[in-house]
Amino acid sequence: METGFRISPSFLEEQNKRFESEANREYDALGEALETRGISIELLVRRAGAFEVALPSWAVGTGGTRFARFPAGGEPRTVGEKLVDCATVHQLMRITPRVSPHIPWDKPAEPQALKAFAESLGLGFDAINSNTFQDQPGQNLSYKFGSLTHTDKAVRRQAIEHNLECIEIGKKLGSKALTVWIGDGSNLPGQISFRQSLDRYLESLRVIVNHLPNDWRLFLEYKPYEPALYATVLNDWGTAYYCATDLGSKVFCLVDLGHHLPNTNIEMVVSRLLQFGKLGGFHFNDSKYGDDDLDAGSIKPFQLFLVFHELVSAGEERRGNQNLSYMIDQSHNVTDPLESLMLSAEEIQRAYVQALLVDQKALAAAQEENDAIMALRILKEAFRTDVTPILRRARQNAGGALDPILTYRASGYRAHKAKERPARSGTSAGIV
Ligand SMILES: [Mn+2]
Repeated sequence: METGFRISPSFLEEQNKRFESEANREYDALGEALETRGISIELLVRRAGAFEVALPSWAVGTGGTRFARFPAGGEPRTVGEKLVDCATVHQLMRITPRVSPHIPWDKPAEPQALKAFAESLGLGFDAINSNTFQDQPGQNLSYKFGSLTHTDKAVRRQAIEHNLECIEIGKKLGSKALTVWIGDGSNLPGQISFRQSLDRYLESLRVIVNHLPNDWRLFLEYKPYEPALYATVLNDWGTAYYCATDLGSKVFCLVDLGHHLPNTNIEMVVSRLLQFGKLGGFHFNDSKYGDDDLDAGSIKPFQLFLVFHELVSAGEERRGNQNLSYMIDQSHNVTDPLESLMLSAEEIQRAYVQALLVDQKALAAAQEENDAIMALRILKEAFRTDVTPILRRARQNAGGALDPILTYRASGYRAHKAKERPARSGTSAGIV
């Protein structure tokens, strides 16, 4: 597989020189300020550098609304080209070493060859995603009225087989998890039996779980609604928690930040699932109204910080399963998708580092004293700290870009790809 244009290490180094003196000055100033708070900046740089979040293969192409798609030039046309784009994000960011593939969109002709190609780019594979929420060309039976929960056993069997195929592909790619999200539900009251559809869901999942390799995990992704739906089968975290518990020790809940009703206290959902040992991972994105799949941290950065505060504080207490899979799940409609992914990865890493700044002892004391103002002040002090110099230094230490977006723009990557990858008519890359 060809990579086409790549940003050269010497170009990256040259670009970093443009930003170096200002970055150093700001790093030193923050280091001093943190020292007076008793915090070591070097330790934070190390922890920021150890942070990782997976890229979704489907987000390197332009997404669309229900009505239209306006593709940028140079969109990847094959799974190999998607990997090259992901490798470019990782080259500049240094915190996105894995790609989460979607089957059948990314179904490789030769999985071993694709794995080797990914490795040559410095990438591995994260959780594999199955797709039974749309019909594929040549498919025998339709998912119009559901997949894993369909009333017809033959349709359920087909959806189960697809998930088993995903596991087989994932084994060859080096994945260690399967994420299952279904679009199953009903458009009108009375259309489905709530009880029987959930029973069928569990029955289907049980077959899939029985085929999971021992070192694999399965993530259940819940979602309360879709446009035009009256009810979804796996509608909320409580139902997902019940199912994950019923299905055994390999099954966990996946929190997609966009999959909640407006004003849901998501950080509290995260805390509960973590406390119960059933939090498996995240799909990061942001939203204003519904499942908007906007760039992480673009609308509610404080919420993102509070989510990480729950994870960090639980880690300090050594509570729950902390082997969490972090993934981005977004749709980029008007931006260059690679720029959105870089900025989003940085915002997620930022929220994590800000959460590390929370004075846990002082917070615990404020909680003991029922001092609400002091507790909020402690959180706000961490949230307000501009940790950009820490993120820059972590990237620099790992050979990444001090300013990923400006470096990417200066490289002319998109223009090179537009020449290399003339658009094919009828391509639907990126629509999810
Ligand atoms: Mn998702």
